[in-house]
Amino acid sequence: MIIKKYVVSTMNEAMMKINEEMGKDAIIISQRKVKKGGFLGLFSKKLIEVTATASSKEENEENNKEFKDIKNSIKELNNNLNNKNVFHDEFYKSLRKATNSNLEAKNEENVKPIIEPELELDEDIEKHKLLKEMKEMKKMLKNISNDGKIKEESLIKKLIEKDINENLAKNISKKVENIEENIEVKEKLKIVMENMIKVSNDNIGKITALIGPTGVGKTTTIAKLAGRISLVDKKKVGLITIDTYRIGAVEQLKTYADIMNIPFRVVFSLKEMEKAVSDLKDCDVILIDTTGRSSKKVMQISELRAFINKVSPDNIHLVVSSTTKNRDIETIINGYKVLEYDDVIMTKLDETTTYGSILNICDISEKPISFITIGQDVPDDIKEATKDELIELILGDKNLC
Ligand SMILES: Nc1nc2c(ncn2[C@@H]2O[C@H](COP(=O)(O)OP(=O)(O)OP(=O)(O)O)[C@@H](O)[C@H]2O)c(=O)[nH]1
Ligand SMILES: [Mg+2]
Repeated sequence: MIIKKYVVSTMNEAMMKINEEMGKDAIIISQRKVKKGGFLGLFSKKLIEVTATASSKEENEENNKEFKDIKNSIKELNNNLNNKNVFHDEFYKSLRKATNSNLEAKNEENVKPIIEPELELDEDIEKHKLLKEMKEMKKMLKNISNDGKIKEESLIKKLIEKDINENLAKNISKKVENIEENIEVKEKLKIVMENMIKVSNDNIGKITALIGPTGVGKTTTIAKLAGRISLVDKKKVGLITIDTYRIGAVEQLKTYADIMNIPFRVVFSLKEMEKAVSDLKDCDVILIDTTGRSSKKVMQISELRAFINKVSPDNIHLVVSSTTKNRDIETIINGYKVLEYDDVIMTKLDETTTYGSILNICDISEKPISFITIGQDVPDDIKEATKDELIELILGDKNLC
């Protein structure tokens, strides 16, 4: 360390001298005003005494080296920090080194202290990895559930497009989702529908009545059934109609009866009903045609009920057209409930391209489907309902148009 004093007139002069003699790194450590020359304090010159300090040449070299070392260390540290694991490795290596040398000095075993930090490091890495994996899994699960939701929504949409009620479509979709078997959605749908649809065959008892709204095809279906039973099954059939309400209704059934050569009775009153059944007691099957009634008109339904109760039919079939609007199906089914029908005949399947109404009817009525009719031709256009065919129709695998 060099320390020098300068007595100068101005600070500027001092700075120039210090810079020249001690170098740029010199530091001024003090300055004070002094008086020089004169006589008895008179005529003396006012000057400045400046003290400066600077490192020696050797000191400077050493300082420079130290500065470079620090700079290098910082650089290295930065590099290591960019690679966290290397940093940890290096850190624990030095720790191990330090611990070992300490223990060696104490002449002790040097294993334990090394293992502990290494374990911590492994745990850290494992935790980090696990966290990363969990995050990825969470993301995947989110995607899957979103995907599932989209699939569920599109399935519901497709079912609604097939004319299945919205609530029923949602219900079906849930049931499909609950099937864990690794099979196609269509197969799952078939399983669900198989459980929802009921069919009933062999349900034309000795006295069988057909009831239902106006124009759904009751009379035509009676004619078709009569044809099947008499021409195919070779059984004796008798026909009764209580439909004296509509002009031409009697003629309509009478024409079929004449063509097929089967006995036919027209009933106007409850009394006549008993008599008609008694007249036809030799027949294997007595088919009763009824007036089309609006399910909303309670009086008409009650009147019909009185006729039906008079003969206590073995089977009552509710006839519903597959062209009926979904919102009307419920009204019809509920309106006719008091007549305690056994099953449903679905008509005019040839007049529609979507058959969701079959499922709606099964769902609301909780009754089996007995027959389907597929055209106007008597007696051909009638079939016994089968689950397979109904499911094919609903799923769009088959079309009757
Ligand atoms: N396309 C088609 N038409 C049918 C079918 N069944 C009946 N029809 C027609 O539907 C119309 C009405 O049939 P009906 O048998 O008179 O109906 P209904 O229920 O007896 O009618 P009401 O006695 O007035 O209540 C007729 O034109 C039939 O030919 C069917 O399965 N497909
Ligand atoms: Mg009729």
